[in-house]
Amino acid sequence: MKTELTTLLGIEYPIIQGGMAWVAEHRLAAAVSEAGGLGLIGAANAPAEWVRDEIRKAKELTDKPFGVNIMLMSPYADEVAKVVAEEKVKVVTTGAGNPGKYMTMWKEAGIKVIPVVASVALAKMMVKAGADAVVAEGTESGGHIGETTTMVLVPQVVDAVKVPVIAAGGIADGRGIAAAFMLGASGVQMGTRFVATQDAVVHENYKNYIVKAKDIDTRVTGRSGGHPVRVLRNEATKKYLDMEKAGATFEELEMLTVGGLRKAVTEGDVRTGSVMSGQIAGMIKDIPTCKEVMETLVAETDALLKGKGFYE
Ligand code: TUI
Repeated sequence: MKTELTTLLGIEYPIIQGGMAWVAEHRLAAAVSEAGGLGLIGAANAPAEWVRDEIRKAKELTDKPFGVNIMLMSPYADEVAKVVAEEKVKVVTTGAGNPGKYMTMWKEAGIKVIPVVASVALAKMMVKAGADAVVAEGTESGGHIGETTTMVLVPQVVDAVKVPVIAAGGIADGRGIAAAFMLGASGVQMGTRFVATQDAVVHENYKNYIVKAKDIDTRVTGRSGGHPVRVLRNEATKKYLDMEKAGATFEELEMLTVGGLRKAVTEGDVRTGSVMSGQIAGMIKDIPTCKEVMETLVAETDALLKGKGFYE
């Protein structure tokens, strides 16, 4: 499955694991990279020394390339940006902001830089600043999201930039990957699919909640404050959305979600925690290993793209 992206990153399959807060730690990242994709460590809101330690632990588990995702709203973003350069991480992806100010430092360290974008304008700006590829992330994704769907965003980003485009949002099987290629993408990024795996160090309640979810079970909180976040519906989202509708302040709403993702991921509190997930949760029915996920994805995509698809 050679594409512009596999060549750029030196990986076997053009499949990247999302850099999910609390979920994407070294064991998941190493498992995805060992299976031939690109695993990511999610720096999220963690201090720089935690990130350094995770990078070193991942290096002990795999010789294959892996990356770090830097969440740019983090108070530690500046320090983490330095750590990835010092540790000579192969690939950096960024989310929730504009990484322009770090670009020169990362390029000088030989890092491949892949910003996650939710619009054509930001994609163009990032490529101008030196991005090696971009992830075009549709609103179907879990966590912090933009407005535009994957189907609409990906081809427009493909038309706007000359670097490889990675499609994200709403992809969890070979059909989604084949469709992403049809839209002009050179690869995909998947989050939710990799949460529901044996390798993800995530409470079993969280994984089972994804498996149990139906197509219409995600909700978007925080639209009123300009920070929309997609999660699986539960008691907490009901309360949040009721309060948001009633005109609660940003601070009142923040109080409801602070620490909610940690509570769901580490304690398994899927009732009052934040169970971040993409809309594709409804399609996920099992909890395999990353290796099994990758083998299935590649077999399904191959079957479709080698002509055994719709028109056979
Ligand atoms: O970053 C994500 N998804 C995330 S980050 C995150 S961390 C979090 N933890 C607890 C509560 C809330 C959040 C969870 N999920 N995806 C990448 C992404 N980036 N999607 C959209 C964007 C984006 C949005 C605005 C990128 C840039 C941007 O503005 C750029 C600018 O000009 O500042």
